[in-house]
Amino acid sequence: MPCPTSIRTKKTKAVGIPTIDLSQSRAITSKSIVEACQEFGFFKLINHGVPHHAIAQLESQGFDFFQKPSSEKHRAGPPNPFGYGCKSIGSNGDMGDLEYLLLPSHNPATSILQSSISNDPLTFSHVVNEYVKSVRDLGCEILDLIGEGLWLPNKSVFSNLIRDIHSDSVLRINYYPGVQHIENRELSTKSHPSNDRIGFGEHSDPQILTILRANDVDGLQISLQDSIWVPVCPDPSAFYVLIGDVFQAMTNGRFVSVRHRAMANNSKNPRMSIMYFGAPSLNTWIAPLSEMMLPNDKSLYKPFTWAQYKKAAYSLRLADSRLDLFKAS
Ligand code: GA4
Repeated sequence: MPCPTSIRTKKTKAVGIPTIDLSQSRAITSKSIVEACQEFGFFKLINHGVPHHAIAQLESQGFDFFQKPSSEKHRAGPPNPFGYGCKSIGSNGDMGDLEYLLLPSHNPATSILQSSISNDPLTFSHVVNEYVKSVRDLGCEILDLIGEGLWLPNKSVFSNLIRDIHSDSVLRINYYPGVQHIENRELSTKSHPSNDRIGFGEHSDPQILTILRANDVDGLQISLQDSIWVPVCPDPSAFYVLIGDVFQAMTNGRFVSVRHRAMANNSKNPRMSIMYFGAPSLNTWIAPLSEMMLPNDKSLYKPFTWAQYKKAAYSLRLADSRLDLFKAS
């Protein structure tokens, strides 16, 4: 499916996927980010300031890893909580047409994991650290802008959660092999490759926000409130920001966690996406902020800790609506 130049909102007006230019004034940017989080839970970020070399080096480390023989890659797995995964997602039977690495974002990669991923563990660790630092700073900047756009007395209330040394943020590298590999595999089972295979199934991210960057191969789709799937044009020079479930709860439903999926790769080039999932520490209590409620508003969600939410997420299937478990009665 080609990428649309415009999409329709629930008010049926045609608009593009919101694009936020971080080189514009803070007042304009903060207002547009808040609008995008409310309407879509998703936006594209340009002029983000993350150094090109930080992205290119991690991408190159990723390609080096995924090109290794399967037996070597499996030495870094299974991915619970961190390591290499192939096709199997979570532990409840979800499958996708991808391989991936899950890495911790604070103190990235313990020495055993580092050395099972790369022949040069020190360089690998340095590259991951540099990327995570740049993208975490970008995440904090976005969260501060949101704090300003919402006129919160403490504009750092969200960014403090991911800046916390005990933040449970995660880095993920997803690799969707090129169609060459798929054809070989499918020929052996006498079936034909089609355009509607799923690479990573429909879901919302459980955390606060996700910062995604992918190479020039398409696959990402977002779901609008009326369940229409919209392909997102790949732009390797940009980042994409996705609102997660925790942010929806903290804003008492004012922001929406965006449902998204990745189609299996139909290009002959591999697709690689890198996601930073910004999360609070495990013992942080999540509840709607009082500033998000008008005098007669009711809290839509019961308070929960991030550890409780994570446990619930891992007990369910990928496509399940986890926030429903924490709805206030
Ligand atoms: C989705 C967002 C992140 O990729 C992730 C995923 C995690 C996993 O792949 O292990 C989960 C998925 C994600 C949501 C529900 C549970 C947990 C797989 C799954 C079925 C690392 C995360 O934090 O939640």
